[in-house]
Amino acid sequence: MQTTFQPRIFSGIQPSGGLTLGNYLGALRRFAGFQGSGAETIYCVVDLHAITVWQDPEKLRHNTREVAAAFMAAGVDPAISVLFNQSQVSQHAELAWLFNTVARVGWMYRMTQFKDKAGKNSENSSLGLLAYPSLMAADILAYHATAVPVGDDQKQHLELTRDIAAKFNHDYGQEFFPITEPLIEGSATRVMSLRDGSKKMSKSDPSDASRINLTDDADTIAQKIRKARTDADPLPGTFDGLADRPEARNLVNIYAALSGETPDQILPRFEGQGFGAFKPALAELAVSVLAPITTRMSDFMGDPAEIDRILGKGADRATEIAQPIVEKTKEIMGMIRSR
Ligand code: AQP
Repeated sequence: MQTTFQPRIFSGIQPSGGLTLGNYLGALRRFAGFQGSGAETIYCVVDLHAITVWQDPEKLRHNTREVAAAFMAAGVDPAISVLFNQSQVSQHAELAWLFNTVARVGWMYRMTQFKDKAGKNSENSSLGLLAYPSLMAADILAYHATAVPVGDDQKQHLELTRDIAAKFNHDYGQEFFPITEPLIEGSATRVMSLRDGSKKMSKSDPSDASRINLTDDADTIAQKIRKARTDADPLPGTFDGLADRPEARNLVNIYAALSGETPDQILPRFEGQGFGAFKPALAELAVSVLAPITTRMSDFMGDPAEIDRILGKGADRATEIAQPIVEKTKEIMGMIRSR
């Protein structure tokens, strides 16, 4: 008999630096829309993931509050959604350990994020960086989440979550964990760096000019877009005409995601013109979309004690859901539960 799982959305963001336009378009801006969709919504600041690379403790605390502020500024309502930071719910780390015994080492070495972040010196990276996807599977499956809205860069980790769930279910002969669906949609599933169209925009890129931060002011946004790497050719009338122009394609995709149009609706307006015309239009649009969010974030950041209170309350609600699921996992695995 097929097990049916109640619809539940889970997603997380690392407090590993200031949030970028990539985080916003690929993930954050979609979160509020799931509230009231009939699915329970659970959103998490994943601080245990962030520490897989060194974080200054004071900055980690600040960034954790800032990501929470960004969730709320983007419309996540803590009275509706469960909003918390991962390390306050011990079930994430516990289930990750159990999954470390299910997942295979070879699966972890194949992850492109590990290869990118560990670089040439992988022997010297933290063990946590290698095991990251096992913790991510625990984040999702501790809630029996059925769907996860993420950017395209997380697709491989989501597939690994499905593999862990399927192997657990197979090894223990029961359909205990759902096979979670990735929700990767829209024209900005992978926003690329403003300096290099082959690299994704990332909060941990050493070059600040490579990204737009959610805390950048209007002048900084305009300046970064003006300096974004492009080419000298005029824009074509259709998106197909940008096949070999990754930087141009990226800017058009960003425009489309911000305006809610498709690239093919936008390009006829700029056909035959160069970036001298396109970039100021993009900057104006980016500022108009981001400025209200930046303002709301800074309002929330004005009361850090209130953010901490919200995260604590969210952690209590999260624990109520995760605890029985992790307890049952242990029981299925043969561990005595006598207290
Ligand atoms: N460039 C991007 N385009 C679209 N979506 C993106 N996301 C990240 N970068 C882009 C999505 O944002 C969510 C949160 O990501 P994360 O904080 O868990 O870590 P990440 O994917 O590793 O993002 P960063 O910004 O590159 O962080 P660092 O530099 O610390 O590794 C996810 O849904 C992600 O897909």
